[in-house]
Amino acid sequence: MLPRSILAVFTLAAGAAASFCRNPTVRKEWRELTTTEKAEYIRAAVCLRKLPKARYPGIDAVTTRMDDLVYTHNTLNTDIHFVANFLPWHRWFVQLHEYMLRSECGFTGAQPYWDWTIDGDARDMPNSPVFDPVTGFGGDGKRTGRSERGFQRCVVDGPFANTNLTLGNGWPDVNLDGNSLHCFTREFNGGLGLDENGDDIIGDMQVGAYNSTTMARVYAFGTFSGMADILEGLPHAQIHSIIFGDMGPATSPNEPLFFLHHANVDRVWAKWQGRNATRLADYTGFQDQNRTISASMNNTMPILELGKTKPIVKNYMDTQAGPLCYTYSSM
Ligand SMILES: [Cu+2]
Repeated sequence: MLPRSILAVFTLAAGAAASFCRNPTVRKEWRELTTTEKAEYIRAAVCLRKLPKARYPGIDAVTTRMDDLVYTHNTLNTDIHFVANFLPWHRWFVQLHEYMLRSECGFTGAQPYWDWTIDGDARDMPNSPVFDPVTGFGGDGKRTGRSERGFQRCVVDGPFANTNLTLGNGWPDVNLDGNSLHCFTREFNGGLGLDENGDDIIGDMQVGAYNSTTMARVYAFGTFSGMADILEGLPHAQIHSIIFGDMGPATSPNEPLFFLHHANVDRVWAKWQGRNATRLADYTGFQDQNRTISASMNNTMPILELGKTKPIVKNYMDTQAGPLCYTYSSM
C-alpha cells in the first residue's frame, strides 16, 4: 500500500501527461480526404517503400524501409495475433508507421482510416474508392500472362502497380512460408469459389463480416476480451481474406491498405472505449495463443529491432494520453 501523498503525486503526473494532448491529430476516413490529401498520403507511402532498410542487417530478404515493418509483423505473427495484445500492438504499429511517414518521408497529414462498413452496407466493396486507380491504391490483381511463379497475377493499376516485393510469396503461392521475389498482388475473394475460368466469384465480398449489422454486435460487447475476439476474428480477419494476395498472410503490411485497415480496427476499439474510465482500463485475455498465461496492462509488447524499449500495454490504452495524441473523425 502506498502512502496517500505518493498516490496524489502519481495521479497528478498522470493528469499532467494527459493534458499534453491538447490538440489531438484527427485521423479521417479516406473518403473525407481532399484529392490533394489523398495524393500526399500515397506519395509518402510510396516513399517508405523506396527507402532502404534501417534494421535487420543480417536478413537479406529485408530490403526496404517498409520491409523493416513487414518482417517484424511476420516474425512476431503468433505473439501479436489471437492474443490479448492484438489491439494495443497494432495501435503502436500504426502509430510507428505514421511517425515514419512524417519523419522519413516528409508527410504532414494524419494516418487515414478505411471504414469498410460503408462499402459493406453499400454491397459494393470492389468499387470502394480505396481501390481507385487514380486517387486510391489500385484494384484487384490481374493475370499478367507471365509464366514465372510470383508474377502471374499482379496489381497492374494505381501507384503500387507492379511493385516488386521480397518478403512473402506472390500468386499462386501466397500461403507458403518463406520468401520469394514477386509482384505486389491482390486476389479479391468472395468466398464463393472459382468460376469455369478459374477466377474468383466475387459475389457480395462477404459483407456480412463487416457491415453495420455485424459492427453493432461488436460494439454491444460489455468486456474488452469479448469485443476484441470478435473484432479480430470477424471483420478484421475477413478484410484481410477478401482482398487476399499480399493482404492474406502475416507479411500483410506489404499491402498499403494494411495501415488504413488497421487504423479502422483501432478506431472501432477507441469508439468502443469511448474514453470511458472503466473501458480505458479494461484489458484481459491471454499472452499466448494456447491461452495459458494471463495478460495484464503491465505487459510489454515484443517489437524485435523496431525500437530500443518495448512498449507497455497500459501506455497504449488511451489514444489521447501518454505517447499517443490522436482521435478519429467519427467516433
Ligand atoms: Cu497484424
